[in-house]
Amino acid sequence: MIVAKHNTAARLGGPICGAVMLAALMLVPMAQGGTARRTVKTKSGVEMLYLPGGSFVMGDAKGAPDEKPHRVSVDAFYMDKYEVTQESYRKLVGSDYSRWKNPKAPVEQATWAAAAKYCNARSRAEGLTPCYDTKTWKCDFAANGYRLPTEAEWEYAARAGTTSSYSFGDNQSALRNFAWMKENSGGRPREAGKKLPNPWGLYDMYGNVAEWCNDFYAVDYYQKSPAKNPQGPASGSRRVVRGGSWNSRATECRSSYRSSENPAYSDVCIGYYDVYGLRCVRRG
Ligand SMILES: [Ca+2]
Repeated sequence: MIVAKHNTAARLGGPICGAVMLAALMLVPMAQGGTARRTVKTKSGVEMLYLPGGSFVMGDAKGAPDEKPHRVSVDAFYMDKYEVTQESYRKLVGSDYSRWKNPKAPVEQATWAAAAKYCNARSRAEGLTPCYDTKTWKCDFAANGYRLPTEAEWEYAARAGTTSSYSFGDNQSALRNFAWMKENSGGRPREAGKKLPNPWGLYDMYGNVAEWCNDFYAVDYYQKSPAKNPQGPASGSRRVVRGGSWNSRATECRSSYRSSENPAYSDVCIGYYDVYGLRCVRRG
């Protein structure tokens, strides 16, 4: 079960030094995105945020053709405050294939299936019903366990109430305060939670590891997406990946930027996956 713990704005301080914090606050119009959300700690020790449901414009008219703006709403859900770390993955699954070993860094070289397996393992560890059928890879959205976010949930969380390219505004040069990307990562992923969080308190939504979503990818999905709790196309050959990674350019880290990858349902195929990781959600 999830145990409630009240969050405060002090969480924004985290590991960031005062000067950086002050500079960031000057750049971030906090009122635009609202306030940090309530933190909960799960039985397996993972911090999540409770995100009340809401409606938002998904996509960006200035973005790529597959980012056509459209209004959607999502129900309340819990989302991991940080990317899943190697320590957490190893504890629950037993081993991980991360290339850049560091218990506090996000798990990477995670295929979509490896990400789904972690969700199931965490559900079982907490006495919840797993969401994934590992024969068909179908997700049971009614189950009370962990799963990958839908693409809509991911963007809703990344935007944190904002309508700009990034949750701190449109100024690309400020992204270095919030994200590990090609420009500042030194060519590898970094420990989770070392940059500034978004207005709701989520860390590393931009950069570090790119995050698997539950949805199959379709370039034209936004033109036929339902307005309420969209779950992506019924089938496809690629799964959605969001947020950009330590190897991405700033524009690929935008809130609405869509990327996709072969999910590799077998663990054999781990080729260039050292940019892919995950964070979990659970129904609210
Ligand atoms: Ca990320």
